Amino acid sequence: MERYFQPEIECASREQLKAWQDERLVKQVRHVWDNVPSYRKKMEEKGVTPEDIQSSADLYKLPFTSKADLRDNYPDGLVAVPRSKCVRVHATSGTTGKRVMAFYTQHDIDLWTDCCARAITAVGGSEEDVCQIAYGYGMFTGGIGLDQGSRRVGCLTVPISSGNTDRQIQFIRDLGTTILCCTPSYAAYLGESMHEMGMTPDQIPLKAGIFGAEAWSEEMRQDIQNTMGIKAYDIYGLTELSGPGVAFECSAQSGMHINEDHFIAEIIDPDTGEVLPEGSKGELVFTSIDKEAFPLLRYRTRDICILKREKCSCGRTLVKMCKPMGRSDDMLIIRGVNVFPSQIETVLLNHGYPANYQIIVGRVKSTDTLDVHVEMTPEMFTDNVGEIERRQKQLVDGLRAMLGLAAKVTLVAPKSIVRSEGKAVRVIDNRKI
Ligand code: DLL
Repeated sequence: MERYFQPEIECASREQLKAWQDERLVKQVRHVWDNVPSYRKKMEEKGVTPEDIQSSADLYKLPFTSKADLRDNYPDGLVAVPRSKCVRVHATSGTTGKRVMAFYTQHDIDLWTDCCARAITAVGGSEEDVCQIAYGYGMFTGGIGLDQGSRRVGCLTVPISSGNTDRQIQFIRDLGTTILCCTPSYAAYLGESMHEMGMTPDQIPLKAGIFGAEAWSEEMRQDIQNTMGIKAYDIYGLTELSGPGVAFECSAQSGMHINEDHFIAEIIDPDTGEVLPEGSKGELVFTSIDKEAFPLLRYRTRDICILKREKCSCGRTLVKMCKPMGRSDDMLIIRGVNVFPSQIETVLLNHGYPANYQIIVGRVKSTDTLDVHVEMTPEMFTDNVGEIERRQKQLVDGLRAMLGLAAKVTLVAPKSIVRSEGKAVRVIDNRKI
């Protein structure tokens, strides 16, 4: 079998890529206008019609789409095809309101698969490889997305999903897994566990890892590479746009190529919405130009980033994005789960606590920890340890139901959380990323 590399697309001239983008964007805008009333309404409010969009140079005329639009149209108000044409739905973690549901036609699954297959090929994957998918399967896009890509490349695919570290290591050993796909924090944890078991890098069959879904640093990359004796590559994506594979790293390991035949990227000023010149740091905005079921026009990712168009040593001409450098909203990603402080606040308020709390995020042995300190009111105050434990457990259960995450809750005495002079410091993120 030929390797999955598609130089006619991935190394196409900038003129060719722009020509594809222009043609697909024009079609996409018409599709959205004809089929999604709320997009049409937003365009009308801005005084734009499909005729105003003749090429990607007209993109700036279109209104932005934000998470709030997705929330207002939950669950399927932005879907542009009849239900009967949809074959799959995925969703982000988070509860109703904050949850995003993404719909796919078979065509959408095919193009997403294509993106993931490119990512696996870019790290050297071929039908000779064993690819272990340790991202979660299910509503999360990580597991199934890379699974599809791995099978398209022709790798022997191991759909092990996340967790169960001993079993992961056993499969890596027994099957001779060469490519590992999981979050970078889980990769670091697996590496540490193998090291503790006395496995040296030359005894570990892995050669590459595809790690994404959360922020990670260059130091973490070096650590993972050294403990497992592999090359560690980044991969970026979001449920709204399909899932992993919107952008992927190549042999140069210096930023991720965006699949520009499927997505147009822009960088904007998060405060003014103004499009910034090439090389500027700002919020990453994507338009999906050939998705059918869930097309997004100028979707504000909230990820802060820089785009680079310099020539890449791998030969690809697709624009590169740097590692996301933070977010322009307050979303945290804890053990791969998207968490908004407001969700934690809702649980506290529902249990009768005032909104005096502090969220402390840390990392112990490569696993994220979530600690919530909650102030009791003077009326609630007690020094009965049993009673405090009972109340803490109630909140732990409430948080687990809301977030799907285990948190540690500590009830603290009234007025013991330091009041800030300005904005309250609700979140302390001690992770070094
Ligand atoms: O995390 C999709 C994915 C799965 C990507 C597996 C890569 C690998 P969501 O759960 O919708 O989708 O979260 C999307 O995660 O807006 C970023 O803030 C963050 N994110 C994703 N990849 C990276 C990365 C998946 N490589 C949100 N570096 C995005 C930093 C990332 N942040």
